[in-house]
Amino acid sequence: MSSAVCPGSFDPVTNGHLDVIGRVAVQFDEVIVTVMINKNKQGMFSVEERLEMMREATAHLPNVRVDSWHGLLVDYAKANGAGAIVKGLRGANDFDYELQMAQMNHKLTGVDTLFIATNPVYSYLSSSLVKEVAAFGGDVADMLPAKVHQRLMARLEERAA
Ligand code: COD
Repeated sequence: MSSAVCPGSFDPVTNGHLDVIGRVAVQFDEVIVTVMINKNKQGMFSVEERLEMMREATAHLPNVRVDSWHGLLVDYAKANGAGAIVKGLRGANDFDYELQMAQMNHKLTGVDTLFIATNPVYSYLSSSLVKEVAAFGGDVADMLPAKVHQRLMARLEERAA
């Protein structure tokens, strides 16, 4: 059975992430979407919230499961029998950053990283930009699943109160 890991912060999941995950799910028997925990980085959403949002957003994809991990991604991939890590690439900046990680990950354990080109419809999308635009009152409703958008607006309201 072919299995791939799609890792990320997913703080929160965007339509760009979902486009990548959906396309990876067509190529592999099993896709593990892994919310990576970075204890040095305070997110807008807790890991539990990110997992819940990701599970809701991928519920229509039967071969996708959602998990979290703290530590080296390659250790997670090995422990879960995943043959590849799959990342989305939006442009040259992503590539420069991802290439180095891919090479390091391969050196550490032999696990390869495969890249999937962003859908041009979503190439401008990142979680951080969506949060910034929403915080300044911009409309991001069509950039996120509806429930994630609702949670983002609620979180911003809580913070403003
Ligand atoms: N279109 C296509 N792809 C997209 C889009 C989009 N609109 N938006 C994001 N993506 C891709 C990103 O390029 C990335 O591949 C993935 O989706 C997740 O994105 P984010 O922003 O949620 O996640 P990042 O970039 O913060 O995640 C970085 C990781 C957590 C994956 C990375 O730091 C990591 O692997 N950390 C684990 C610790 C480790 O093993 N470190 C050693 C590395 S050598």
